[in-house]
Amino acid sequence: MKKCYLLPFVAAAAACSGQQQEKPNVIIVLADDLGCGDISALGSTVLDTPNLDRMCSEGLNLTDAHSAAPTSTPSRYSIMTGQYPWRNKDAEILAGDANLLIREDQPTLAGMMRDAGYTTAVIGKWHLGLGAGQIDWNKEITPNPNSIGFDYSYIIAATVDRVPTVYVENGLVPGLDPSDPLYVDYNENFPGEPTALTNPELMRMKWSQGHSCSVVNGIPRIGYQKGGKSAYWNDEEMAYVFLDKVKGFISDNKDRPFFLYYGLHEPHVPRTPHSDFAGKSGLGPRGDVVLEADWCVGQLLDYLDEMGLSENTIVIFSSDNGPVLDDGYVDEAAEKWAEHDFKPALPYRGGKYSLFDGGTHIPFFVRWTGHIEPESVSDALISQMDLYASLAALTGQEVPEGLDSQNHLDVFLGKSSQGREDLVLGSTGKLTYRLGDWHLIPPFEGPAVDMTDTETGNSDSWALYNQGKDIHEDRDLASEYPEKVMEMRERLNAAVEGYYSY
Ligand code: NG6
Ligand code: CA
Repeated sequence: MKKCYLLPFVAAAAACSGQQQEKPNVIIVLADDLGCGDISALGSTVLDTPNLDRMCSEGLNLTDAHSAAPTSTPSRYSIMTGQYPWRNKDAEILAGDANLLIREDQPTLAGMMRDAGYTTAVIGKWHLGLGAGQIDWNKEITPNPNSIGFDYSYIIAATVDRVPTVYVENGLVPGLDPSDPLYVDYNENFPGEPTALTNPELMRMKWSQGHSCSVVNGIPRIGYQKGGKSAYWNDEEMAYVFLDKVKGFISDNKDRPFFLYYGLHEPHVPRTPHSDFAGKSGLGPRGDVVLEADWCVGQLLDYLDEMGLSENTIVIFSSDNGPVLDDGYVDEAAEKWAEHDFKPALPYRGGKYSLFDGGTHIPFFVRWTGHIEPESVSDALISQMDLYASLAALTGQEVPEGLDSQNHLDVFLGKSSQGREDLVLGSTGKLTYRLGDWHLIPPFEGPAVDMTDTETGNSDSWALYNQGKDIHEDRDLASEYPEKVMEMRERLNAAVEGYYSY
C-alpha cells in the first residue's frame, strides 16, 4: 500500500498525484480534571504515570496549552465548535438532563472531519447536552452527538456524579428493561425514592458538598433518578467499557481514516478505581484513578502499535480543565496530597474553577510516530479550541467564518513555535486575558478561596502576572506596570466586545 503522509502535506499530495490522499487518523483523548502535576513527566513527585510519560517522550509536549475554560462543558464546547464558550451564555456546567448545547446547523470539529472523509466517533464523557425539550430516556434521544457530526457515539450524558447513571449509544440507552422505565429529574425527587439525605445508610461513599440526591451503586449523585436499573453503569468497570468500545471502533475502521474523541472519565469525582488499580497509588482513590487513566492511554498506544496504525495516527492527549482535590466527596484526596505537600496543578497556581493559570493550563501531548520528533517540547501559547482550524488545515477543509479557532497545525506537529499572540480564557462573565507571557485578571466579586479549597483569583483590583518570570503567579505586577494593564484591558475589551466589558 502506498503511503502518502501529510508531512509535508503538499509534497505528499503531489507525489501521490491522482490518488486519493491517505489521511492520518486523529484521536483526541481528553481526561477529566487531570492536572500537569498529576503526570510524572511534567513534574509530579507523587504519582508515576509511565504511559502518559510515554506520550510525552514519544512526541510533542506543549507546555503552554490551555483549555478554553476551567470547567468541562465550556471547555468541551470550544473544542467541538472552535468558538469561545463565552459567546454562548448557556455554555456552563450542564445538568445530566440538559439539552444539546450545540445547534445542529453549527459547524463542529466532528462534522468537519466527517466532511473530510473521516469516520467519526465519540466514546466516553460528553457533557454537551442531549435532546431538545423534556428527554424521554426510554426512547431514541435526538438530537444527540450523531446529529452534529459523529457517526458513532457511546457516551455518558454528563459527568459520573450526575444522573442518569446510564450509557447512551447512538441516542439510545442500552440495556433498558421496558417494564422498568428510566426517569430523571433535576428539580424534584420522585415520591418514595430514597436519597442520600433520607437514607444515608445506602451510601458507601460520602459527599462533602452538593451530592445529596439519588444514591446509585452506593454513591450519592447530583439529580434524581427512578427506574432503569438494568441499564445502570458499573462505576468500577467504566474505564474498561470505554476502552473496549475504543478498541472496537479502531479495529472496525482500521482501513479507512477515522476521527475519535475519547473522553476519559478520570479523575473526576466520584473516583471509583477498578480493583486492578484500587490501592495501587498510595494516594487514595484519586491517585488510583489517575493510574487507571494512565493505563488506558497505554492500552490505546499499544493497540495502535499492534494494529500497525501508529505511523498513520495522530494521538492528542489533554485534559478538559485544571485539577481539583475535594470536589464534593469525602475520598481522602485533599488529605493525601497535603501529606505530600503537593498540588496537582503544580507548577501553576489555582486549579479547576480558578481564574489563576491552574484553571486552564493543562497537559497537552501530541504523538505521531515517524512524523513528530520524540522528546519535542514547545512553549507556544495554544488553545484546545485551535484544534478545529488546525485539523481543518491538516485535512484540507475550509474553516467557516466567525470561528475563534486559529490554524496552528505547525505548532501541533512540532514544526513551529509560533503559537497564539493572545487568548481570552474562561466562560460566562469571568474572563481573563493572555498576551504573550502576560496574564491579566480583571477584578471579580466572590470569595478568594472556594468550597473545593481552590484559590479562585477573585479580587477587587486588576491583577497582572508575567508567567515567563513567575510561573506560579505569585507576584502581582499591576501597580508596577499600569500601562500594560491598560493596554491589555483595552485588547480584552475589544476581543469580547458585544458580550462583556471590563
Ligand atoms: C460541580 C460539582 C462537582 C463537579 C462539577 C463539574 C458540587 C458541589 N460540585 O457543581 O462535583 O461535578 O460541578 O465538573 O456539586 S466538570 O469537570 O464536569 O466541569
Ligand atoms: Ca472536567
